[in-house]
Amino acid sequence: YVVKDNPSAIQQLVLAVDRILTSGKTQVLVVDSDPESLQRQVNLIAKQRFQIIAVESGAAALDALDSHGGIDMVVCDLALADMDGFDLLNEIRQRHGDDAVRVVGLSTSEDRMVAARFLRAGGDEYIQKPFLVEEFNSRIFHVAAIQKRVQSLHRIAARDYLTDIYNRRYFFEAGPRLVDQALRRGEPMSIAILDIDHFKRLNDTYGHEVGDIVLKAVSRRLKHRVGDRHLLARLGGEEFGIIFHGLELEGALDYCERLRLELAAQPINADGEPLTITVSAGLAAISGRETFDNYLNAADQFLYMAKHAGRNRVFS
Ligand code: GH3
Ligand code: MG
Ligand code: MG
Ligand code: MG
Repeated sequence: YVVKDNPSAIQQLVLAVDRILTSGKTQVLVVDSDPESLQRQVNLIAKQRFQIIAVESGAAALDALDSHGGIDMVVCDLALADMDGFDLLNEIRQRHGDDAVRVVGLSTSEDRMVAARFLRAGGDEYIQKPFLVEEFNSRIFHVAAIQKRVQSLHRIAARDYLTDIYNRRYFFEAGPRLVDQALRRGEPMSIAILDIDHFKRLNDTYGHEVGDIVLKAVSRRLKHRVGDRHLLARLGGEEFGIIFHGLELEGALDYCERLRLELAAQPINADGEPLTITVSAGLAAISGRETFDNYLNAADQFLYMAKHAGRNRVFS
């Protein structure tokens, strides 16, 4: 980009670069009730160019974990003013699971069993105070590297290899949680299953490779329209699931109708051959009485009816 002599463009560029630089950065929550000791750890970790949030109590640490998405690691002294470090560790694991965040414990305790107990309780690393700066740095760096790898494996495990949208495993893992959450918050939610019409025929006519190109193109288009607001997954073959956040049946029906019309209106260019494809969809809205599986079954029944009624339509 040429941004010379254009202050607003320069500013936008600076913001964009900043976003890119911080998005990949490890975020560390440092917890210590002794302000001096807290500052010392913050200074050391800051040298590794990590992003830091510093708090002086266990309660503040739990709040920070709830309100800031994306904290990768907690570095906490085990003797906090308001909470035992082991209790904090338990609470973190209960609220956020085992994989979301790594926890490093620090302690001045002379009891040599503390390290063993902390690691057995689910801690990831233990550092005895006082520590050698080199040792502290290496252990923190090591834990951060492990967490990056955990996150990248999670990402791979949640994606469909062909289309790079979410896969069936992720859809079924996240679905029940999202339905529970929406019901608890009293927010509407709808679930759709979309299926490409006569896809077998397309494969038989043009070959499997063209079929794959079509699957990728349809996924890309759906993803482009659905964005990050709703959850889109490939459930298998030529079948897609969408969880619509904040949409009641009517809104979701509109949405699906638009998706259906847009897909049918733009032929897919597969090897120079323009292919018009249509989809059928079944849609169900959550109402508070059923489980995720039941809503999905309902959507599947509606899909079946849409197919039987002649395809290229949405039933709900
Ligand atoms: P309907 O309109 O009733 O949905 O008919 P259909 O032909 O789309 O449905 P059917 O379930 O009979 O066939 C789906 C086909 O999708 C069969 C299978 O070979 C093909 N398929 C499944 N996964 C893939 C894939 O990853 N790539 C390609 N190219 N084809 C796939
Ligand atoms: Mg089928
Ligand atoms: Mg089909
Ligand atoms: Mg199918």
